[in-house]
Amino acid sequence: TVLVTLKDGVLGVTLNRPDKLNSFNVDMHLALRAALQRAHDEADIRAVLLTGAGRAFSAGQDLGDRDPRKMTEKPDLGETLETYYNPTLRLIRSLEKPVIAAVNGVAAGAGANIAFACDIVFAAKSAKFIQAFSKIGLIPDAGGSWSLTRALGEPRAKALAMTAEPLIAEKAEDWGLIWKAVEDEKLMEEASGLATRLAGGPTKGLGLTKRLIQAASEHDLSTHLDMERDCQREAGRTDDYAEGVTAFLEKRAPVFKGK
Ligand code: LHQ
Repeated sequence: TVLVTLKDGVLGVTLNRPDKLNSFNVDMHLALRAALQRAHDEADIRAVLLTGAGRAFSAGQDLGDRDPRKMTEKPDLGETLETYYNPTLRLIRSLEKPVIAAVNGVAAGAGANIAFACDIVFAAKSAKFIQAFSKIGLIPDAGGSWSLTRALGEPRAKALAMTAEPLIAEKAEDWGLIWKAVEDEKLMEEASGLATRLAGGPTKGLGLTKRLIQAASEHDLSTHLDMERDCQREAGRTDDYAEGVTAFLEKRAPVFKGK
């Protein structure tokens, strides 16, 4: 249900249930989580590239096995989130390495919001993002009510969530919700090009950068300046910092090792 490759320090993770538009069943949840855990555990992995097989990125929860007509009791969707979605969201956000999403086609429901949890999101121009939840009486989960609000502010977050209107990739870029909308045939080249470049980067420094930016909106300036001081202290002691400055002084390209 998930294809995993490792090349040039990039863990490629492809959601792979194309006939179901890569909607999430238990197997796909567990496989994605295992891949993300691997990215946490292995030092050789220095970036992650997440995409979908076929014409969709992901259509969110697989609704096929959620038929209320076949259930005797009301479901506990909080349990579903706690067991399956939230661990994945936490793994993406806590991984101190760049996570790049290449949204190759429609991203709906939790599928859209998993993409928005990634650090840098590319989308094919033909891709669209749909907060499908309100169509079935649910709230935006997989971090959506948080990430949409942070990226867009309440007015756009509320309208997207309440209307479930599709947001096309170029508008998502205009609104600052994603990094770039690119021509369909250039998507993988661009996204994997950046993933490879970042995997050859100063991983520790990039990881600390991610930590800082994610913490920023929770801090006042003074608290955050303290955090920058501590993170810069750590970054300044990496081999990559010494290499970066040496390479600059020697007028050559740096060779970063990720530590
Ligand atoms: C699907 C799905 C799908 C199963 C397409 N499931 N088969 C968390 C906690 C617990 C429970 C609930 O949910 C959540 C979080 C969520 O993610 S809730 C939101 C769930 N997702 C949706 O509501 C989206 C449902 N899908 C759609 O609205 C459309 O399929 C989109 C807009 C994604 C794509 O539309 P089309 O391009 O027109 O494709 P299609 O609708 O014809 O779908 C193609 C096939 O994929 C089709 O199967 P079939 O056998 O008829 O070819 C669909 O049934 C299947 N599929 N999404 N989520």
